Amino acid sequence: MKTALITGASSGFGEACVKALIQEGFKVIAIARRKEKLELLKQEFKEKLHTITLDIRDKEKVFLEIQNLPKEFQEIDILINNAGLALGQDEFDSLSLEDIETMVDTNVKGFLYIARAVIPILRKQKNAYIFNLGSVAATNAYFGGNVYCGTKAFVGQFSKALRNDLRGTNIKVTNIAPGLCKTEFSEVRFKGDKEKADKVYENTKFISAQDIAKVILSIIHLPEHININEIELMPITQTWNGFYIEKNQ
Ligand code: NDP
Ligand code: 8X3
Repeated sequence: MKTALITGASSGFGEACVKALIQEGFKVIAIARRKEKLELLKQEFKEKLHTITLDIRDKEKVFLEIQNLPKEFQEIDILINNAGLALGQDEFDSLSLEDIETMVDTNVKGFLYIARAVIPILRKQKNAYIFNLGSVAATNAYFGGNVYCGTKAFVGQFSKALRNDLRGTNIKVTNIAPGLCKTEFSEVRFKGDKEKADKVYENTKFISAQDIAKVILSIIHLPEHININEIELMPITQTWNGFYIEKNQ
């Protein structure tokens, strides 16, 4: 039975991936900060799931937990490096330093700690897979995206560079770059302002967390010799909006 490690497992894409992969016969290690959310998953999936209440920004704890996995979860085949967030959508110089640091520390540094801790285990497997959660924000510099866009550009470029470093191994790397998806993402971005978050998805179509899990599973099921480097996906209602030009400045 194959094993997947999924970060950001308490909500959105991560939670949907936990459910979809267990249904496909995987054992899953689920990581997030909210213990009560992970406990609900544990009640549902019992011995097929190992939960770790962990803030991925805690470097020492990331390595400690991954070095001390229970025996039945030690052989990780798939990493879904998914935990991440945006905070705010205003001009960069109006952001608090705390929010700037939280985005960088989670989306870049925590993401790297997880990758650094798990890749030595993946190297020992016959076939392994890394899915990194990038975003369309990596290549589309929208107003107020600033730090978030930058962190996701990092994820995209790191994914390609990592693929180079892993040449000659059986570890595949895919950067998943979604557009508009309805999860807790906007509620987190707008600091719990549900009305503002709901407006993002009002009167339009969006990708669901389950859709993302389906995309990941469909990539897992491709023939072994194929590596999908990157996949960008948007709902049918989303396209690009071109350049902004200030008049009479
Ligand atoms: P959600 O807010 O629904 O889920 C984010 C998950 O990350 C939660 O489980 C949260 O759990 C976890 N998380 C956040 N910070 C930490 C931390 N420091 N340590 C451990 N876990 C953490 O958002 P999505 O599912 O939408 O987002 C998943 C990923 O996909 C993110 O990287 C996001 O940037 C990216 N993405 C999202 C898009 C969207 O439109 N929704 C589009 C493109 C990319 P907890 O709070 O319990 O720690
Ligand atoms: C999340 C999608 O467009 O809000 O990564 O940046 S977007």
